[in-house]
Amino acid sequence: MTAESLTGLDISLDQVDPEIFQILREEQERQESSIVLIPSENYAPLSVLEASASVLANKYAEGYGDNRYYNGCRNACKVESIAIERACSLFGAEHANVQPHAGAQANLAIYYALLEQGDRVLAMNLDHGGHLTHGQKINYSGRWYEIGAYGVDPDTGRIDMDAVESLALEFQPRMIIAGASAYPRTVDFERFRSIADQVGAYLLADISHIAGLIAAEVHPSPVPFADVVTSTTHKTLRGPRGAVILCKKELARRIDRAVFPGIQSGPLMHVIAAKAVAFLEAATERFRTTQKQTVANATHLAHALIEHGFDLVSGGTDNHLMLVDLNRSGRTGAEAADLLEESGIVVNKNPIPFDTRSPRITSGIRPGTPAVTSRGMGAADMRQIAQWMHSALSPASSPDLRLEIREEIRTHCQKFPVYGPLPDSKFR
Ligand code: DSN
Repeated sequence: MTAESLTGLDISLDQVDPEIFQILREEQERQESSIVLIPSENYAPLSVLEASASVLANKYAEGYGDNRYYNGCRNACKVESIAIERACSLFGAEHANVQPHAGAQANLAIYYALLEQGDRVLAMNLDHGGHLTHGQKINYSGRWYEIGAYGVDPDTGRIDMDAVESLALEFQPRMIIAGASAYPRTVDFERFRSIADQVGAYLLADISHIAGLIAAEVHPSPVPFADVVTSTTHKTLRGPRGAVILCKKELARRIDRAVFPGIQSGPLMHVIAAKAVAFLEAATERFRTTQKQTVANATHLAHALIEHGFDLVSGGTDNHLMLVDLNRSGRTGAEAADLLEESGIVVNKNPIPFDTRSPRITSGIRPGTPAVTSRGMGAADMRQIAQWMHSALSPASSPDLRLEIREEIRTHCQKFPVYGPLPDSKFR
């Protein structure tokens, strides 16, 4: 410890807290040496990490624009207005709110802004790929609103838009939510709009998973069709942990008031600075190229897995993720995820549509390609990953075999460093 420091403010983490410092080092090593296939995870660029670890973390700035409840907000205001302008420009939106702390808060703000408790909401069934905040009984959304759920067709694994239309006509929802956490196919936002119009419902598009793809125009955008769009900023979009709301001008005031003072108080200004950086980065050609490659890699991985005998829900993917149905393999999702992690491949267990197992066990996994693509992997790597997955999950899989795969993966990952060598006391 630096003996001269009286306040402690100027001492770095490695000096003050070696225990946490060491855990962060180990986490960095885990991320560098593993094949990360969790489709909602990614590697934020160094520029984003720097902004989110900045002195703006020290500032309170409740309010919007020049109307803040605290003094000293000059720089916070500048950063927020740049973030808003960049979000609008990136997605072609009329208005953006960059204050939501997370996707769940962004969605809560929309319920709060547009609905009364007890109103009807039509959303995708969690068991078929929807999200907790889209009406699950154990979430506020399922508790405070009357939820109707649409799902996927049992034969095609795809959302049947005619069935959604019939459900909407019968259920007469006040809001329809289009968007999912585990749906490998293109979402038809235009058709959702036409259904919403038939029943006079708001259309909320939750693009948390596919925001990066939409920014790069490799998935159709909901912005021309939806009343409101919510998204996290850290998945395919590759920004900091957080969220953004996009909406039409006429809803701007209601949405802003719902976020603050409705459901949040102090905005995380350091995170908003990092969102601004991520929106700038997402407008670059290199980001667009990465997003195209993310989708191409998902297609390569899906084909290779099918060749190895895996069943994929809907037979493949249009986006960055796929749902692997493990029923034929005799393994559960939980078991498969553990065996893969032992081998150096990190996935999440995931329910498949019409799953008979509990969400803690499941019959599927949900591999995705954003993180491996961000670190530069391509088609040949996807074939290799499928081969490793096949071996690790095969009946012949053993602790020795998984250790062998683990070492091969460690070596392979060294060819794709995430952030490069680090100075001793820094984390990226
Ligand atoms: N946890 C996110 C995901 O993995 O899709 C959703 O909140």
